[in-house]
Amino acid sequence: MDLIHAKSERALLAANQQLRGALGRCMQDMTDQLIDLLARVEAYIDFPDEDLPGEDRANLLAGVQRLAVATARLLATNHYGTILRDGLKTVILGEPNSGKSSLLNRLVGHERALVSAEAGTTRDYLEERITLGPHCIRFTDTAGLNPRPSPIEKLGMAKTLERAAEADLMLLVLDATRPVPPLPREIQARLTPQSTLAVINKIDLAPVGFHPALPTSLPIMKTSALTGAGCDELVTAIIQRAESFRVEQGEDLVTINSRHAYALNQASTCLREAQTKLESTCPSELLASDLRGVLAAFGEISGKVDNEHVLDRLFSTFCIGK
Ligand SMILES: Nc1nc2c(ncn2[C@@H]2O[C@H](COP(=O)(O)OP(=O)(O)O)[C@@H](O)[C@H]2O)c(=O)[nH]1
Ligand SMILES: [Mg+2]
Repeated sequence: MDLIHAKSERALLAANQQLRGALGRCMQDMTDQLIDLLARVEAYIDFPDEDLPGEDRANLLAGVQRLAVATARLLATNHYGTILRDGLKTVILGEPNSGKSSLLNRLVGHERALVSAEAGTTRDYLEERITLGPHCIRFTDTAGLNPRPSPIEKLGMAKTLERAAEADLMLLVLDATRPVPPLPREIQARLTPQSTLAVINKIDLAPVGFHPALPTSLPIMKTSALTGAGCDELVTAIIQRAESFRVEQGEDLVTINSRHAYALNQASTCLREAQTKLESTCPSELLASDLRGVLAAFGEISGKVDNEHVLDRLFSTFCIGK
């Protein structure tokens, strides 16, 4: 499915590696560690009369913690996976007439949005997907943030705020010929150097070396949607932002989808339970039940592990019944 839906070069690479088993290898390794833990716990339940070495709970706890970290790392790839599949959600916002729609048109290379010298032209938001470098970028052009909006502009602004709340990246477009406008408080809180690029537009009309005084320390890009100046640099910065969501998993580009994330979240819950039990003096039966829960969750991703497997490991780890 991911291969069919791949919208960019990078998404295609991830889908291919998935098929060749990058995720499979990762899960194999985690399942292997888990079976090891489970065999060590169940040996004491299944063979209480055998003369087994003393149960090493500290060692088990370390193993469970290692698995919890690996699970969390894999879960963290979900966001990048979404970005590869659906595109980087990039919201263009700013005051009316700052050149948001012109910038969108410039970035997508055709007249997608209506541009007008009249303020408040874009009242709804509109979306356009394009491929930039190895990534798919999903731009949303929004209604201007007007400090004194008309009733219809108010509706548009509410939608802008909704979109901003879900954005992976915000482009705050500022008009180089005007003072930096006051922004709604809900937006201000979201404008961090990690989430936002300040785009000073209409730089063709500003004096050379112009530098606006921004309320927060956002990274600054300077563009002219009219002449195209600075737009290549902006594109490069957007691609870098998309890349910054990537979570390293060794050599491979591992990403998961929402089905995987659901299973891994379940595994995560069971692992937390197991940790709590190992930190107290809880019977091994209950601990084994949590680990079985993890095994079932992992099985949702990489196929069910039958009990034979666990028993094999148990017998190869301990000298039992000889
Ligand atoms: N000189 C100059 N004018 C621009 C630039 N970008 C946009 N404009 C003009 O500014 C006006 C508002 O542009 P528009 O894209 O509709 O702004 P929006 O309201 O933020 O979407 C239009 O007349 C554009 O032609 C630019 O970089 N330089
Ligand atoms: Mg507009």
